[in-house]
Amino acid sequence: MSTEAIDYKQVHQFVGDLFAPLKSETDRSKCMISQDDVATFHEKGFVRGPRVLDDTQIERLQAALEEMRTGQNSRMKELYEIDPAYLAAPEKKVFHFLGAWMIDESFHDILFHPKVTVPVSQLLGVDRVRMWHDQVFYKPPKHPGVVAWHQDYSYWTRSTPCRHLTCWIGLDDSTIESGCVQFVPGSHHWDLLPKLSLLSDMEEIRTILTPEQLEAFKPEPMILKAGECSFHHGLTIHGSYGNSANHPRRAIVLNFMHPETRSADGTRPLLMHTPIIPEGQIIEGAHYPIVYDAHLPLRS
Ligand SMILES: O=C(O)CCC(=O)C(=O)O
Repeated sequence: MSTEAIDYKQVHQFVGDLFAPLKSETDRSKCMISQDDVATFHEKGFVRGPRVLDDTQIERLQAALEEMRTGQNSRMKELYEIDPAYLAAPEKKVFHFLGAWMIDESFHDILFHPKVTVPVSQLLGVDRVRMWHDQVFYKPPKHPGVVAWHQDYSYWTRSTPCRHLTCWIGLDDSTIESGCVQFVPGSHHWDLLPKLSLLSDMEEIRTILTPEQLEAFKPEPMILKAGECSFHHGLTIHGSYGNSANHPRRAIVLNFMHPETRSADGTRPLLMHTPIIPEGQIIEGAHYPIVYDAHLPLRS
């Protein structure tokens, strides 16, 4: 079967061999993060994660991403969306899109990568983890594009309740100079804020915060090497400035949710090109795989 023919969204396990499955309880415990890290996540709303990609995995994902950016991947029309702000002004806006997992083997398989999914199950406090969707944030070298301060869940209120969590994975070194993500500690305890324009005015959020929130608004940069990751809560405020470095700052962002998250909108698809899920029903099916199940037998 040619790669073109694979309907990746129907395959809810590894297609290739870029990532290793769990074969033993020892493998599982090697993927786990410490209880201190879990506690930090709950206290601050984010935590630095481990290195989850080796050099080969980084190179394969970088190459696959470049095929998408340059149009060599012929399946771009299958994506959930490419950010319209980027399409209108690519020289000013971050290349941001959703759904790469459906058009490329390595982007598909990373969803099931135990170095990511095991910590996610610890942080969500669940035995099973469901995928919501993936994203790519690509900042070219010397590029002004920002990701404005926001709470992820402000874009996701049609999936309920908020038990969502994001893993951010760098494909390049990410520094203040290259526009690393910055998180506002404790903001996951704040109320849900209105949805803001993601790729436009960095500081728009300041117009809607209370004086107390503005006082507490002290972002912390997440400086990571390529292949390292961080985790953040669906309500944690975060954003990133432009890239002044002379190398790209590329990231794969994986958004997970509690396996019993429900649709709050049966009038239109939750993600573009997906079947409508009636209000109140569990969000499940081909587009929303269970990516980790602690009760499945391990294959040695
Ligand atoms: O990569 C970035 O700069 C922003 C990422 C982001 O908004 C997210 O991970 O939710």
